[in-house]
Amino acid sequence: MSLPITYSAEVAEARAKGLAIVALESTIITHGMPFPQNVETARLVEQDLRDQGAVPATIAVMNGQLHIGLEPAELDALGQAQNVAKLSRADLAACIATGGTGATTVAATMIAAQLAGIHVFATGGIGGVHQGAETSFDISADLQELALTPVTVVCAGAKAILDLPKTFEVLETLGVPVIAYGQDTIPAFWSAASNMPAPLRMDDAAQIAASHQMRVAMGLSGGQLVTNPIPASDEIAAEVLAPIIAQALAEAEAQKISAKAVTPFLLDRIFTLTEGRSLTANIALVRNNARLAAKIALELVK
Ligand code: PSU
Ligand code: MN
Repeated sequence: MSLPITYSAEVAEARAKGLAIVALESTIITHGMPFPQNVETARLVEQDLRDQGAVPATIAVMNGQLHIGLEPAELDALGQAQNVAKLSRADLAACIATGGTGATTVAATMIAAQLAGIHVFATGGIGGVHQGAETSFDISADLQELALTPVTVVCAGAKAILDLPKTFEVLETLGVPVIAYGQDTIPAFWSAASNMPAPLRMDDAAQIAASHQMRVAMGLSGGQLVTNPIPASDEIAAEVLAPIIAQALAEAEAQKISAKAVTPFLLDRIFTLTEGRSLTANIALVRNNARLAAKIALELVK
């Protein structure tokens, strides 16, 4: 059986010319941000990549086709569609096989990037171990994927709604290199620093690219997680966010929100409770991650 894969015109040309390509996910568009800021952000991030000399490949499943790169009209349609499926590793093949439409999480985007020969992927924050995971067992499939699929993922850390120490413990157990870019602590998504020491620190894209290539040469499965701090001018202090996150978590528990709905529910509540500041910060950090991902992708094609 062949894989129904559709490349955007821009990505097809980049593949033919061997240009640097950076994958982008689509769950952040459909489940992570409200319309119209979701589509506006997706366009800005794509342009940030182009401005650095890389080519954007936003990934989604539309009508049973795995799209590597979306045409502008497709991006618009996805950004406004209602009830789009959220696709992780478990859902991807079934959605394609049955002609469905869905947005790819970090895990599913990594799988698609790997199929398309793309080595670098930029997102906002990965999923991880949820608070209360000791009873709910809610651990994002993103962590397992990082242990399996050889893509370098650039993020601003794991989303701060999560249990961050447990998230990074699991990544250590899974053998995933966690690299902090330009600082000694792991960034905490909306906040630049944390009290978690970074397992690895790198200060330039060439080092990150060389480590990616060394892992490939050694035949190691899995990718690298690059954690890139949000620019200082855009961050929200952890002390400001802590009570807001606590309130959102309490509401999620009271309303018995579970499984895939947890992360979108919490992001939406935090958006409302911060009067939109969380979204402004989220947009800034994704754009910052795209710029770094472009530099790494350019190093890899040198
Ligand atoms: N980063 C963001 N916003 C998001 C996400 C990432 O800034 O909405 C999405 C990613 O697609 C990630 C998903 O894979 O949230 C995690 O969902 P879960 O916790 O259900 O695995
Ligand atoms: Mn989950």
